[in-house]
Amino acid sequence: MSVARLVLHAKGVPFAFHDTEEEMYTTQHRQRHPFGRVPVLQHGDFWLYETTAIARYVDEAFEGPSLTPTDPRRRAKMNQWIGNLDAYFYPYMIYHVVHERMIFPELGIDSDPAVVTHALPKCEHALSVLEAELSHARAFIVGDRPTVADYFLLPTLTAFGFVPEGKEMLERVPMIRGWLARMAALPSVVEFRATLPRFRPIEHARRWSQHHRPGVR
Ligand SMILES: N[C@@H](CCC(=O)N[C@@H](CS)C(=O)NCC(=O)O)C(=O)O
Repeated sequence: MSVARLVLHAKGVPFAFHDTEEEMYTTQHRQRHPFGRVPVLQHGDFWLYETTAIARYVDEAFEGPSLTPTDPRRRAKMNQWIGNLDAYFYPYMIYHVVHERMIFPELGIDSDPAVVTHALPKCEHALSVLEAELSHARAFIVGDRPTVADYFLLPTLTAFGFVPEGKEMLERVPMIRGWLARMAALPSVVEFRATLPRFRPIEHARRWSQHHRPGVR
């Protein structure tokens, strides 16, 4: 959800944000997103879900700085990092650690320590791979300018830093910390963060524990 908005800010595309918190399990929302998730983009009569599809569409369909390298190898690396986030970062850092350690406890739901314990080495490995990638003397993940990949990684790593285990791991990866600081200083990121309301517990997450809580795999 944050990725889509970050990309819209980075492209300088004006947009209206519709919060679906109260609508997640309604028929209306299922029509927008058959899997009942966010984000969903509406552009005129065109509706699109899945963050990768939305980010690439926004980058291609609107004026503004390109967030995709023209060089095929850099573009491939950008796509590799988007895939890395979806497969190796987001599920473990967010679904397994942040949900269990922060989102559920805020709602009075006990966390499952086995899920967290199983996920932490996977988070550590994912961070070590990113740390090595950022050691190639470049400011951003695939070069000296941010691409869609940087906007993909930012919200997950930011949220991971909200829980003690994530904060502690991030203290041990100086390249990633430097990258997080450069990302935080980008005008589009400053602009996006200024639009965020104060954090409140995610009420509809009560249903996640029945619908899609991770088991240990
Ligand atoms: N592969 C999907 C993942 C979507 C997803 O899991 N979104 C989360 C928020 S970032 C969500 O909808 N959570 C609310 C819920 O599960 O009810 C994408 O990239 O759009």
